[in-house]
Amino acid sequence: MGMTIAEKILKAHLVDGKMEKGAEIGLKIDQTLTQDATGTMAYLQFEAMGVDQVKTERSVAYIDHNTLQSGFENADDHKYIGTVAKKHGIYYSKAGNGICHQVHLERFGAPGKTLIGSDSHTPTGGGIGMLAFGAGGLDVAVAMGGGAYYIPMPKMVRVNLTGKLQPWVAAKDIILDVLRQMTVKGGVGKIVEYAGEGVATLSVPERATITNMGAELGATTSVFPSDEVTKAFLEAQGRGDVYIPLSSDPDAHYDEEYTVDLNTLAPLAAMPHMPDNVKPVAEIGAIPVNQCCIGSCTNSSYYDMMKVAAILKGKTVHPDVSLTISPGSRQVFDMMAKNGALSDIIAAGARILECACGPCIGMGQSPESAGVSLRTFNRNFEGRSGTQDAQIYLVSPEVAAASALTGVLTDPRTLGEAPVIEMPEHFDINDNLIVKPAEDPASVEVRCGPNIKPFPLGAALEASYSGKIVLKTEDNITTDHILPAGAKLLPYRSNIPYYANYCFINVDPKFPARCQEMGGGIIIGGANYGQGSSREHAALVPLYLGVRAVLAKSFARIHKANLVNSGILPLTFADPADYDKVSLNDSIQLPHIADEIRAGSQVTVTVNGYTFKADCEVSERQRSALLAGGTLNYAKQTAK
Ligand code: MIC
Ligand code: SF4
Repeated sequence: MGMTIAEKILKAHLVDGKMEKGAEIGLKIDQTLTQDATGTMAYLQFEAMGVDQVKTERSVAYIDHNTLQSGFENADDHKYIGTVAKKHGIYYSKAGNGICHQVHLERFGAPGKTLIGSDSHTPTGGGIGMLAFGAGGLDVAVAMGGGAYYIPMPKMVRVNLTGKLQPWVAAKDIILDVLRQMTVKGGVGKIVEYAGEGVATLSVPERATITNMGAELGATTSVFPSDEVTKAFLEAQGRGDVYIPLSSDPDAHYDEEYTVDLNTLAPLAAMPHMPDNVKPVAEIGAIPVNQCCIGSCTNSSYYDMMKVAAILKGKTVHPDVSLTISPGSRQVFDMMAKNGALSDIIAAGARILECACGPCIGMGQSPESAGVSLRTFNRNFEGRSGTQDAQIYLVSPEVAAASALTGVLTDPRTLGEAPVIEMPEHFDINDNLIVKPAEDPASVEVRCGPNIKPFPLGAALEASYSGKIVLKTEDNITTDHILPAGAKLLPYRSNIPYYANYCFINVDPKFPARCQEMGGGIIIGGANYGQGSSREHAALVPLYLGVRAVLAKSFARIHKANLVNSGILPLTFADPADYDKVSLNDSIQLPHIADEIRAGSQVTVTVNGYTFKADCEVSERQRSALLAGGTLNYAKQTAK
């Protein structure tokens, strides 16, 4: 039988296991990336492994999240990451060079290669036919050390793109339509491949917008074929040599299929507070808008910025709207400056931010109370913007720019003729913000500032466990709920004891104190627990607070892996109806936990005298890690 694109790349990188759906497979990883909000932990873990030089073909450390530097904390993290990178063979992309995913696509990504990144939007690389996964920092550390990256063998989904995008309709509308069809849980355990006649009509940045936001489907990753469009993009980046063609075989098998008809697609918006809460802009109507933010790793390419400049040229931003622009990379920024597009945007009254994540992760630009903000970003989870009651809508750059001019949510098709943007034949290439690893690594001294505290380590699993239920949550809890980010807290990503005071702060402010008082306990979760970001802090902080297990209806993929890595049991209700029988503060026992995990059998749970079963759906390797109290402990055991 023929193979899908993903199956071909998986097969070429398989180092462990069999490619049978659901079974765990180990993959050789060609490239890694980290960003600064997850990077410090990843490199501390890498250092703990005692590997001298990275074993990947290319590893890159980006500084793009914490660029506010409102205290010494961020700057110290950057110094640490810069020095550790230099010492261990890692390229270092300095603050100011751009958002990791955009820069990686431009300067390092290559079709057919595998990439893992300590950021959930790493699948952006699927826009040039890479198989790129978001992962926890520890998984990235292991891959840098030459270890395999493990995932359950995913199911294959094909999204057929028929027709051609009509004027004013964008790649963002394609992925919003896929989210509408599949939902934020629909992609869990699946790889999404794009196919059909519409593919050839989409540029690389448009494809990357779509694969980027595949993260919001919960998908393992998303991928486009590598074709003439990919080749032209790589050549324009001066990297034509890495091009290889890639497509699925005509008789490849897909487990699910969806269709998006580009001819009839209309501008869409994801309404508050979930990326799958999607409706046509025309149907939502002309709601007044306070803020429009254009940027983030989803929509900050040269192509996007040129569209925005053309829409704004010669016009003025509405007096009630604050419009911010953050180009995705220094390359984009510089090219806009040289060709005059930046001047058109400035003249229209936009506020120009640095090329970094910025408002997407709440680093400034929090909307006013109950404010309406249209963002070209990928997540509109409640509170993520830094304003708890803000109403965030996710839209295309066209919708954001059009609405910034009118002051109300606007279907750009009402504006007349749409701008037509050509992809450049040559991008401006200047890698002077990328620092190469040292030629003499021994001479590099790693600098570790006072905000960088050691990470917690789990303890071997006890024979039986007895404790309390310390929290009970609803469905779709995001890692932003578990551990908020934003300007006030991101500086403490390297300081778990301090960060712990903010765990679940917007869900139940008493949670950290309760854990401290009870010496930890067990969290009860709903469906899709831990969706969103790859931040392993959402596992490390609960570990620090003494959380032993999360018993949920289901988990998001990366968070589940992070729980196992830190030695927290990811349990699921065998009968979801039992979720309703347990409450906050109930006593909970796992009387035979170690034996059951060792045997791979169901787990016995007793809550207030009522006994039921839970599953622990993990691989044999993960079972051993859980017994040892986490992946690092397990690695140490096996190294002996
Ligand atoms: C995000 O978009 O939530 C982040 C910030 O990029 C995270 C990583 C993090 O929490 O540091 C992600 O998507 O993985
Ligand atoms: Fe940065 Fe936002 Fe992209 Fe996360 S989603 S990497 S915060 S731009």
